[in-house]
Amino acid sequence: MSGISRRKLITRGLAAAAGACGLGVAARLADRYGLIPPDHAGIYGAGETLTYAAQKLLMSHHSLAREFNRSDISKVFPVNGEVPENETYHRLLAHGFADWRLTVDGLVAHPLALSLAELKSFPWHPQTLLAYGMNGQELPTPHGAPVRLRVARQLGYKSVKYLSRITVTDTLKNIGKGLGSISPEIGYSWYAGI
Ligand SMILES: Nc1nc2c(c(=O)[nH]1)N[C@H]1C(S)=C(S)[C@@H](COP(=O)(O)O)O[C@H]1N2
Ligand SMILES: [Mo]
Repeated sequence: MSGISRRKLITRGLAAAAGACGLGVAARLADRYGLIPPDHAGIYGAGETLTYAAQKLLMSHHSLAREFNRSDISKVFPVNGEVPENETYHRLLAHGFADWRLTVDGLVAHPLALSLAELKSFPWHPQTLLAYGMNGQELPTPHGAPVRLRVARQLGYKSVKYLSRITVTDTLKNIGKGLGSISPEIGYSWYAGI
């Protein structure tokens, strides 16, 4: 069977199963075709599996978000969320983030602590950004200075601001309770594909 007709079949199958028999069947179908998100056991429900599988199937030919001309981009970008109140953040801000470091640890061969200058020397995936600028300026404080994630194909809450640490992990078992961003702690799902 060709890739395309198989994809159509799977998509229809998923939709039919979700509609007729409930999400549990869709999740089992997705599992059979290797569309289950990693580490789903006990963490992801059938709904999240369906979102993940549907996005993988529908977007496999254009996995990047649509890009616009600079002139189409609004200069006004609303802020959502609060600037951190803690002393450590305000001390870093007062020194222009000269003392800020981005710790990279967990399942990496060489754990690192990068300065802003070091971080700026790296290239970036085109749409999964560690963003330190916005509209040609430094990233404004309310938008997550000095560095935030910006992930176009995931909902806003995945674009974590005020980054200080990236820990590579193969399990979400210990995420929450202060480890990771606030969103898993308040019940937002791991996968938020758009
Ligand atoms: N540290 C931190 N990052 C965060 C948030 C937050 O409250 N704290 N809010 C998230 C949510 S829900 C959204 S929609 C976006 C909003 O980004 P913006 O204020 O730049 O529009 O940041 C995300 N990153
Ligand atoms: Mo949000």
